[in-house]
Amino acid sequence: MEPGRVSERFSKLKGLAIAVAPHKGCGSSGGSGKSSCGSSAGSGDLPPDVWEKVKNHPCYSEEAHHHYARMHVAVAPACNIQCNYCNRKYDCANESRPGVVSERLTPEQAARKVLAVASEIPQMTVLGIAGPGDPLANPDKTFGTFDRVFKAAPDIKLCLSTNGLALPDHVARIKDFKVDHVTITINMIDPEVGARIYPWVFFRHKRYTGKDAAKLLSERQLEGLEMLTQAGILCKVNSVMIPGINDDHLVEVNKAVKSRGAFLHNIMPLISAPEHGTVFGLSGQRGPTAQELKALQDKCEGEMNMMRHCRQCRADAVGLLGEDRGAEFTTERIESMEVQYDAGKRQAYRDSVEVERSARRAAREQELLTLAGENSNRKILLAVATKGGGKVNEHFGHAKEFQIYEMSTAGAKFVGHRRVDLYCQGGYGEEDALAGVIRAINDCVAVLVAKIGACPKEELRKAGIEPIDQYAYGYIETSAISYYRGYLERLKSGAVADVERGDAVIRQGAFVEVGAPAGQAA
Ligand code: CLF
Ligand code: SF4
Repeated sequence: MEPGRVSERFSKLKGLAIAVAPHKGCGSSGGSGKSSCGSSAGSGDLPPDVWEKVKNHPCYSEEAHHHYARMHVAVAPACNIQCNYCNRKYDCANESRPGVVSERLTPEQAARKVLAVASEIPQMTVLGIAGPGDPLANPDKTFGTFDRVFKAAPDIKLCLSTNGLALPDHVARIKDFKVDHVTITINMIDPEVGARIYPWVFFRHKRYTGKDAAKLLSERQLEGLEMLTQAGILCKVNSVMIPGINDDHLVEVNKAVKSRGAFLHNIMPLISAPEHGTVFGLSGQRGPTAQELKALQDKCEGEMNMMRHCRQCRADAVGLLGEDRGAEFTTERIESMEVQYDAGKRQAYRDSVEVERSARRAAREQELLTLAGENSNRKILLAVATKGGGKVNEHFGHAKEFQIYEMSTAGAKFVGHRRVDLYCQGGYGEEDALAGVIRAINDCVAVLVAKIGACPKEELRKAGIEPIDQYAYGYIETSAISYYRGYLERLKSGAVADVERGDAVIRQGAFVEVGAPAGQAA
């Protein structure tokens, strides 16, 4: 196909790339317009075939991310476009926070790494290829890896993230290789907006700049999305929220991608700091605040499922979202490992998760009944320290992030997470880190933790955030509902004042592992 030309089917849509497409409602792989995947509602009203695809995928189901892990292999170094939020020395900002990839792998090394991780981490259910460049600008490496993994470990779901420029040329191959989850990063459908995000794209031996580049990219992204959804492949759209450039426009993007069958929309904050050396970082372009991000996600939620638990992970991340065990699986270590892929052990883990899921759901439903007589409109945010399993099971001082729940009489709704620096370093509390934690959860009324020391308790109280450890090791939603019920009672009795909280800060850059070798994190 010549540059800028579109397929006959897509030509009917030509022009819609720069206009808002009418809503077509939900296709079989489309969003339900409810937040079943962006919430912890579990299967909700998803068709059984869709639930089967998402229930063990930590990115496509918020509920699954408490139990299941993903891994990325960095096999795709080249890219075919330039984004103003990307510095090629760093991970692809499509799917990863800025941070150098520790090692680039061949497809053979990557497949061995996948089997090694799968044999040690039964929670790992998904292999994603997300960089450090664009997977479809490196198709042989990408599909060579998928082919090897599919043959050796067919229970691992294959997942791909792309900027979409080359996507229409690869849809048939994506289907053949049984990749049933694809993410496209779509930041605009208006070339005027796109010209401020993409200085150039390189397509069929030619470089395009300005609005021509953005128009070509947008047409190819939307064409690829349509082709994938028609092929029955579940699609997620990632969008980077860039205040003053595409923030208002992302509502139009949301409508356009929903109308083309996208299943999930993930609006992520721009990560932009001068030290990343990106165009936006150097020009001082800011990212959104926590409340700006939430407001936009809320605005789009009526349209389709919103993902709010993305961790903007590295292109070589390993583990549950929010943790990175990549340093345990270096090429050197993997080569010396005896890899024993045990499908039975992995199935046993999945069975145990199903039991845990049922118990968690039943406990939540039971607790929800206690809110039945409440008619308050008061919504509050709670921060929760957790290390997985859907439980309040992390010490305040050990938390690298807090999960944020919005409480209302409808129950607990997951609305995001906030990365923080570790408060407790080598047994001692760091004052600066505590100030950072308070800034990150400043919009929350309370923080639920497994344990907390007297000193941070006092500082949190002074900042108007109630430290709560009475729900240690309980289910998050059940505990949060119980706290909220008590909060409403205290409001009624006048024991607490109804004060609106302020905004909170989204941390720029990656969590830096204490003692990590230089270059492991941004
Ligand atoms: Fe990786 Fe992306 Fe697949 Fe997930 S990540 S390729 S869909 S397996 Fe997930 Fe990471 Fe967010 Fe991506 S948390 S950056 S959305
Ligand atoms: Fe960077 Fe990814 Fe954009 Fe390519 S698509 S320029 S690797 S952020």
